[in-house]
Amino acid sequence: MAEQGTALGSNELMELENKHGAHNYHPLPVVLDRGEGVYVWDVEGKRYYDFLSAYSAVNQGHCHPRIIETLKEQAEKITLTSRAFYNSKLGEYDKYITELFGFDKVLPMNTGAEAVETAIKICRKWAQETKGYPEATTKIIVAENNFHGRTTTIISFSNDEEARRGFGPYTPGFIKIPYDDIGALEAALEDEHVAGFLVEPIQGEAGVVTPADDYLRRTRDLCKSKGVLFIADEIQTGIARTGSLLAVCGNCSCEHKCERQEATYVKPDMLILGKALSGGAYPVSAVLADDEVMRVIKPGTHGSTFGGNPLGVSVAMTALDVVNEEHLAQNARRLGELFRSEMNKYIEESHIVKLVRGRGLLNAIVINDSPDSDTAWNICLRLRDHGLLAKPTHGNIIRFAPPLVMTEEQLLDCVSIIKRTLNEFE
Ligand code: IF1
Repeated sequence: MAEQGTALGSNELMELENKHGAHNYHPLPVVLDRGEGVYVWDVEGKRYYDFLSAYSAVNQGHCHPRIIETLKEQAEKITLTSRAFYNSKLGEYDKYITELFGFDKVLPMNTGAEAVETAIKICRKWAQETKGYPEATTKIIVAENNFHGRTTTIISFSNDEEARRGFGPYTPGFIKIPYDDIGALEAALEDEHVAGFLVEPIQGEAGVVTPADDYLRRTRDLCKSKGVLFIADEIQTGIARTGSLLAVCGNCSCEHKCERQEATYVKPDMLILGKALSGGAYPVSAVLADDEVMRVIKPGTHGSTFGGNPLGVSVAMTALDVVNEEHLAQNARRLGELFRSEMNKYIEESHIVKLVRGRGLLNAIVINDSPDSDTAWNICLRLRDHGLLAKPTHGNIIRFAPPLVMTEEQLLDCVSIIKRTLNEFE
């Protein structure tokens, strides 16, 4: 039994994690104990603005009351049935999410990586059954500097040596091309056994790399012309994070009931969701596709113990309600523009910050120092001291991604904290 009653402080708790937990992360030295909306508190009761949002999984804010209410209510009824039986929530969820995003079918999973693996399996099977591709030479194109998860197949097509070194032998069947390079995609599509192109609409871990405005549409059109599946990984960019319901919605800001107007919505052949699909209250991910693709999945060909469980899908329906009813996409768009405009004013006079980039409330600043320097890390330590939590992605890039429920007043307060902190490094 865990020791009850003895309130351990941050240092003891960090020691426990370091002594008994695998060292697969290097966390910022702060121990979080409570979250509410845009705020988190450490065990000593100090409050912080959360500018990471659990890697964009708590877009709806920490412990959103409506999401927690659903979690509690469903947890007291039934949490898990397995898919050996039907359950009273999954059909309702399937209808809700396929109508919201405009697809015939959804395959429910749990983590993002599982959903990516699921999409890879569907894409390969579709190509072999529909186009007669030989199993051994079916290929999927991916972008350099991608991040799609941590399974052995997914790290097989990563070019992040830290994420892949030592984990071989690697899964074959992937072609890497430069991101945001239509010519490279065109050339790769000449390979006669390409089944699909898996890509992030904005590369998150690579440092919030936003492609040319027409990249996704030209990608979709090229894939269509070659009969290859365009697979969008919106696990981090989706669920209103980039100022529209999905990053593939482009400039549409959901001001109208979504008819998925072709003018803005670049519909992928497969859409992958995760993270904020559940508002961070429960692991829920999903792969959506039309029947022409999803029909390759037959009983016994794929599954998971928790996929489609009534607790997770109930939470996800409320989490999506919150996004729509609280107009989080519009808020993310407006506050993101304000954030970048304020940061650009600072950058004009700055020696330490090179640029700010992003869309909606998925942004990053690039620090004017070597990626091997610890400047970005030290800036994040000082931000923590000033009551704001953020973390570097690669080396000299700091990602800024607060919950989408933030108010303008709170955002401007955070901007002043960020500017004050950066000033200490000029
Ligand atoms: C870590 C960041 C990384 C993702 C995209 C799939 C997944 C992720 C676009 C897998 C997960 C998380 C994983 C976490 C750090 C974080 C992350 F960009 F979001 F910051 F790593 F790139 N597709 N991203 O971003 O989803 O299996 O984790 O549910 O692994 O360190 P998952």
